[in-house]
Amino acid sequence: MSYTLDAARNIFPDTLAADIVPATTARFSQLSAEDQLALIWFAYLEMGKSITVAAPGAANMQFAESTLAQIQQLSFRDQTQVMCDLANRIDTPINRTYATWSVNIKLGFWYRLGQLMEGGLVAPIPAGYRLSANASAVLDTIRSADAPQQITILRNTVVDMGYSFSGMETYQKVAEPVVVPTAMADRDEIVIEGIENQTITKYMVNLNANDFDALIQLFAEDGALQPPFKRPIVGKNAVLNFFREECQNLKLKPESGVVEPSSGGYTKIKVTGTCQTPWFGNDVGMNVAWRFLLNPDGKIFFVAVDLLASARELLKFRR
Ligand code: ECH
Repeated sequence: MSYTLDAARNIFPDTLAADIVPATTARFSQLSAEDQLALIWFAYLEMGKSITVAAPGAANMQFAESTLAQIQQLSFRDQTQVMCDLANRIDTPINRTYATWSVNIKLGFWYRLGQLMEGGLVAPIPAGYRLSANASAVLDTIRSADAPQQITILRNTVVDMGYSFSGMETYQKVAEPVVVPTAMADRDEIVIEGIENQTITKYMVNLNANDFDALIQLFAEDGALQPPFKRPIVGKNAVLNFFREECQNLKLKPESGVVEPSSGGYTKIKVTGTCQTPWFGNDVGMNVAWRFLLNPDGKIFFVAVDLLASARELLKFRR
């Protein structure tokens, strides 16, 4: 039997993902633009007490610089309007520009706006702003979440802003230049308890080394990758583009795993461990599971990355 993508998505069905993330993101999107911005502001201030966001590198920000300069020229009233427009996702020139940016540029743009707001150069959230009852409830849910879940919710809110290009429109995506892969001699060795499969260890080593050309060779032509809470990205080209755009400087720390032979010569492999984003480094280790399905040639037909509901999930298959 050969696997369909749908069947592949259901391997290791007892993996418990942090459903609080999509549920809270959906509730957030129902709020008014003013409430959304104020809520993120409050959440961001609170999170800033325990975790530090890394300033985006200068190279990443060059694409957002002219938009940031343009915003600084505006009156406070118009600046607030620009931010509300972003949250409302309406069709404006700035929203169209925003939509062309990679996730990292979007995050860097808001990071800088936050600094400018703190410095009094961009309109702050009005002092004494009172969140609606619904927004307060969403903020409470975010407070109750752990740090990996909080930063994922925050990231989702930023990614969802701006204009949504329809499938019919053509536009040029803007991403940071791809970094040079880490030299072979400087790559960290990866040892995963219970796993000797070379495809899996190479996946981790190559991703940590930003060696996306080597990484993509581990995938089947029709291979797919499913990021947390997203639909699968299908086909080698699309997956390679995703790696280049969104996966630079990640730090994967797989710990242990299990291998289960499956029908038709396929192999199911589940690995759990942690993953760090360059935005928070050591401060936030996200508990993740990788659910791999290798085809009979040992190539990756499917891999899902799940943000786990809790650290307990890491231990699920340890004897
Ligand atoms: C202010 C108020 C007004 C409105 C806004 C504001 C600013 C907000 C700011 C937010 C910044 C948020 C940030 C969030 C970063 C989150 C990063 C995450 C990364 C997760 C990565 C994972 C990787 C998993 C993967 C693995 C693979 O094997 C394959 C690839 C991949 C306050 C001004 C908006 C500034 C910086 C959650 C899990 C392991 C799938 C990628």
